[in-house]
Amino acid sequence: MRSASWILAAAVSTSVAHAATLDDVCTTSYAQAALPADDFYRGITIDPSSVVVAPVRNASVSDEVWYPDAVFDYCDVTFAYSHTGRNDRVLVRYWLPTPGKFQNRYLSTGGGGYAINSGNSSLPGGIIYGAAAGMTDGGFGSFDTQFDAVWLLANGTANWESLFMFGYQGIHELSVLGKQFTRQFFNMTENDKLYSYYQGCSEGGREGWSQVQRFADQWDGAVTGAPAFRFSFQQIQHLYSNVVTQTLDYYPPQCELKKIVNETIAACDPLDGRTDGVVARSDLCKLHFNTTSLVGKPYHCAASPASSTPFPSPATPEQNGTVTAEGVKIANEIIQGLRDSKGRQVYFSYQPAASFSDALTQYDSTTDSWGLYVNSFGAEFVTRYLELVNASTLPNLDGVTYDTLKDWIYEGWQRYEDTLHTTWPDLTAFQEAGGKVLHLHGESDSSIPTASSIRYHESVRSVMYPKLSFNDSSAALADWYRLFIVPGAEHCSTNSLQPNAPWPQTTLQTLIDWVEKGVAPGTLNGTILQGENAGQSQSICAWPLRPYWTDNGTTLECQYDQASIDSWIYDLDAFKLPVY
Ligand SMILES: *[C@@H]1O[C@H](CO)[C@@H](O)[C@H](O)[C@H]1NC(C)=O
Ligand SMILES: *[C@@H]1O[C@H](CO)[C@@H](O)[C@H](O)[C@H]1NC(C)=O
Ligand SMILES: *[C@@H]1O[C@H](CO)[C@@H](O)[C@H](O)[C@H]1NC(C)=O
Ligand SMILES: *[C@@H]1O[C@H](CO)[C@@H](O)[C@H](O)[C@H]1NC(C)=O
Ligand SMILES: *[C@@H]1O[C@H](CO)[C@@H](O)[C@H](O)[C@H]1NC(C)=O
Ligand SMILES: *[C@@H]1O[C@H](CO)[C@@H](O)[C@H](O)[C@H]1NC(C)=O
Ligand SMILES: *[C@@H]1O[C@H](CO)[C@@H](O)[C@H](O)[C@H]1NC(C)=O
Ligand SMILES: *[C@@H]1O[C@H](CO)[C@@H](O)[C@H](O)[C@H]1NC(C)=O
Ligand SMILES: *[C@@H]1O[C@H](CO)[C@@H](O)[C@H](O)[C@H]1NC(C)=O
Ligand SMILES: *[C@@H]1O[C@H](CO)[C@@H](O)[C@H](O)[C@H]1NC(C)=O
Ligand SMILES: *[C@@H]1O[C@H](CO)[C@@H](O)[C@H](O)[C@H]1NC(C)=O
Ligand SMILES: [Ca+2]
Repeated sequence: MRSASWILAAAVSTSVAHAATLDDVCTTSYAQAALPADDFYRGITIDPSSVVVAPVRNASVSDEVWYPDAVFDYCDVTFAYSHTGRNDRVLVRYWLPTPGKFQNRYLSTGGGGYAINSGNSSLPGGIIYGAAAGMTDGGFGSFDTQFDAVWLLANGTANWESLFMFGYQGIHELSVLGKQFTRQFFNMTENDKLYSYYQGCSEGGREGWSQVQRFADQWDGAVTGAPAFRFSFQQIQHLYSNVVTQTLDYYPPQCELKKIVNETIAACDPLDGRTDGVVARSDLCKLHFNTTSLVGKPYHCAASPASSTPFPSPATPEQNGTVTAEGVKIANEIIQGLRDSKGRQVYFSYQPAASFSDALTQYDSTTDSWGLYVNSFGAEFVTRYLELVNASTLPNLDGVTYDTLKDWIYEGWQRYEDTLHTTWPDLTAFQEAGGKVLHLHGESDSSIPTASSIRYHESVRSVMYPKLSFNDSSAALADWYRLFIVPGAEHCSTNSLQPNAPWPQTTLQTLIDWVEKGVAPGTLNGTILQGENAGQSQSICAWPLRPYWTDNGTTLECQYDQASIDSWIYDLDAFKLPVY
């Protein structure tokens, strides 16, 4: 006994001498020594005195949609760099796993809205998979400062450098520096493989595509969720619902549209073969459900205060009424998408069963009536990014027609084609470098139309494989780029109106298995994350296949359905140029 325990103790102390602990490496001097060298990135100078380091233990995360619950340790490192010749300062933050947990992986993360990062909230998604995880402030002044706060130097004067940093360069620099820092921090040799990943949703999804499209050989894989790409289309379509109410001159009480959504969910739920409160086939809903049947349904909503999340919305009084023919017409016009005065399709909109988040109206208590509310995303794009004035709201939409929206889209498309548009469809270099993409989008997204992701996937397919049939090109593309439409899901998250819908919480793990082990995901690993069925797993089908429950709602199949596929694809004939 005695000698055996002595041997054990000796073995432990030997291994401790070799394996670095968090305390060994999570120091300022160690991090400074691991910084990329001065000539590593031409034009960039890192300030070693800016390095701030702190070990963090037993950090815990729970109820997140992009990674499972976890408790972990990490080393928090921030440092600043500047671009030679420009008097700027860009701050980056990296979380590094405990040396024993590092698995030769690096992850870049992005932001949402006009933010280039998501605070600290995306970084655990790397740490728990043994990856160093990074984010940037884009040079905007602090991790909390958004691009829209620095984009104008004065009315009429744009800060073009900030646009390029936001568009793609900020995440690129974060990634190139972060990979080298990670290598040196963990004593990797030139021959050691460091797997490089990206994960982000919404603006973060756009940022992911900005990297895949431009810096092809920098990535082993990317998870891109509901990307805010085709930027001017995306931002201006936020105003479309408001212009519909103005054009049809009917401002529905908010409760009326909420009722239409609830009834649409109830009516279209069974069309996917299973009555579970989830509209897994909004395409069948679009093809077979007519909202006209809802006229006369009574609705009731309690009063509610103004709120800023998930979208800014005004206060509302108690509402009692019945669904009107005008209300149904508004809903149908929104779902059909923006067309110009000649009837040509300009853009598309949300799927039926998605909330009408953009179509909010505003209650006026003095006249006891409902009126126009102007969506803040759309308004800010017009003021700050088209007119170049320092304002984020529009007082009204006087004189604004469907044709005005088209003109705004076109102006923004031209101005931001090389920075924010982000739909370059030729991904040859990325494919040849062996990269993989998992792209996903909620089917009931009420902030970025689901059809937007399908359009880009189809653009890449047809540009990359022009001579192959639909099926053959879809299969060829699926070797390295797969799109998953998540039934019932909202914008980058679960949906309180469809609590039984699955969500793919472990998509980065799925990507890692594809990249590192060659396990191509036929379906995504979905889990119900809320409500009475929380914890149940449910596969998510890969586009162009669509989910359908057979055997009386017990067996999920991923089926090919031409009419459904066609319903997702729009001929944007209002424009002479192709809209990828
Ligand atoms: C972290 O958790 C472990 C296990 O629960 C515990 O032993 C340790 O003391 C904790 N460390 C800190 C710094 O809280
Ligand atoms: C992010 O995490 C670091 C520690 O890792 C902490 O110092 C910082 O305050 C956090 N930022 C926010 C916004 O929570
Ligand atoms: C824009 O307006 C805000 C206040 O709304 C002000 O803090 C900021 O300095 C202004 N920026 C410019 C460039 O005028
Ligand atoms: C890297 O090597 C140095 C020198 O041998 C050592 O002190 C340090 O702990 C090592 N770092 C890691 C993460 O193993
Ligand atoms: C819509 O359904 C949700 C529950 O899913 C409920 O909370 C809400 O009150 C309903 N709204 C209307 C207008 O019926
Ligand atoms: C819905 O039904 C109404 C009334 O029956 C009809 O006028 C309208 O054309 C239908 N709409 C669609 C899209 O089928
Ligand atoms: C609205 O209807 C509810 C019941 O559905 C009722 O309790 C309430 O008094 C009504 N409010 C108004 C203002 O009519
Ligand atoms: C810039 O334009 C905004 C919006 O028109 C206006 O409110 C603001 O006063 C202007 N700022 C200056 C400094 O003129
Ligand atoms: C394409 O593949 C599906 C099965 O995935 C099949 O049902 C369909 O007939 C094929 N289309 C053509 C034109 O071969
Ligand atoms: C599927 O996701 C669940 C929930 O996040 C997770 O617990 C499980 O490990 C995942 N399964 C696989 C095979 O990745
Ligand atoms: C089909 O499923 C429903 C709901 O789960 C159940 O009520 C019904 O009995 C089932 N029908 C058959 C034929 O199994
Ligand atoms: Ca269903």
